Amino acid sequence: MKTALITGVTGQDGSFLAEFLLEKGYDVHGTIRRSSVDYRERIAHLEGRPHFHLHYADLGDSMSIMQVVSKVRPDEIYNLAAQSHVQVSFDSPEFTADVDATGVLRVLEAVRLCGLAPTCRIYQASTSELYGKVEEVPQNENTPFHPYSPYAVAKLYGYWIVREYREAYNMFCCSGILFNHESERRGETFVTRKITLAAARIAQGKQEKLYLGNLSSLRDWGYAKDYVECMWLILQHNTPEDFVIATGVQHSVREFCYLAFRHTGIELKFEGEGADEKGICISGPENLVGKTLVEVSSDFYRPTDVVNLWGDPTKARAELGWDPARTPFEQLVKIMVDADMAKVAVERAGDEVRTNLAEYLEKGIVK
Ligand code: NAP
Ligand code: F7E
Repeated sequence: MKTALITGVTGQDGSFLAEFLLEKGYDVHGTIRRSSVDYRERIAHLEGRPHFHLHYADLGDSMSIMQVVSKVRPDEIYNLAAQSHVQVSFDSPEFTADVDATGVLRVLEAVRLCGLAPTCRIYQASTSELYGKVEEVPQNENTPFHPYSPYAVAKLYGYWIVREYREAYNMFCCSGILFNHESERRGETFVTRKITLAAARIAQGKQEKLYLGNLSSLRDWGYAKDYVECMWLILQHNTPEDFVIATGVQHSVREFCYLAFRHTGIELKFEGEGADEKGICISGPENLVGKTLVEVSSDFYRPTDVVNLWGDPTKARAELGWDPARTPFEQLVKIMVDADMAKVAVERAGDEVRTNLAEYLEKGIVK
């Protein structure tokens, strides 16, 4: 039985990867952080399973990482833990650098100092944000990087330190350069989930309006469940290499929004430009027709925004046998909207935390 250690197991990807590896017969260990509210919603269904174990560790604390690596002595490490929100990285740049850059170094050094360098394979969660202010469309493994946020700059360090340890110490460590991947478990302040939740709430009369930032931003969105398989495939490859993981299809935030609302039965028409653009209901429930349901708020603009991400997954398809078209865009939107329609339907009217979050999101207090 192989042993895997997942940092960031409570996150979107960590939870899907844990399920995937348990299914493959792995003994799975995950790291969690202490918080005043125990928020392990995404992995609650796995807790108590015989081959699923949790350990406290923080990527900002090398001793905790050393401790967990020496105790678990994993065959594979999936380093998914990160401050993963690009906009938040402008507000907390130092924390982001500590976790997303130096944190990677801490994991690599822990493996080396525990004497596991010759045996332990390491996956690093790298990102299409490295391409940032893009210099080539679509982007592949050879496209130059131009990081365009504190998050991306930190992740660039992570990417290079992984390459350095591979070359300097002959370690099997690789980066998956993953383009945006979403799911019904996506954090609620990323644009896709923010849209699907708001569409569900508006359709069910629990929210008035959705405020967004740059509607013209382009992304290559895939389904997270498909992407975690690729993380595993990268570590099963004969040689340690970096791979771009993407669908090869690009859409705008506006298109995502249009489709999500349409799936709830609300047809939107977008009018105006830039900060004046609005999404108006042209068909759907009678009480909503003619109403402006989507507006632009400059609260969601970023000091520098990445606007043209489009991945070329040729290498992953050819060398890993991975199918980038398994979950098409329309299906992804449907999966997310269906899940949020069900979730919103059972939201208790007096659920203070949820209600506040919806309100804060709407007013732009939380991004
Ligand atoms: P996510 O849902 O935000 O999960 C991040 C995980 O990291 C959570 O488990 C979080 O724990 C943990 N974490 C944060 N700070 C930590 C710290 N200081 N020490 C230990 N753990 C910490 O992110 P995701 O979408 O699953 O993404 C997984 C990884 O892939 C991240 O590294 C992200 O940057 C990268 N990535 C994501 C995408 C994407 O589209 N999803 C694309 C490319 C790359 P808490 O639950 O306690 O907060
Ligand atoms: O933004 C625009 C925003 O926050 C996507 C992370 O997983 O993927 C993710 O980073 C686009 C941007 O994701 C809103 O300006 C418009 O252009 O959903 P997002 P992201 O920044 O692409 C990469 C690959 C990662 O590595 C990251 O970890 O949508 N946008 N209006 C908005 N974005 C947000 N969040 N909220 C808005 O209201």
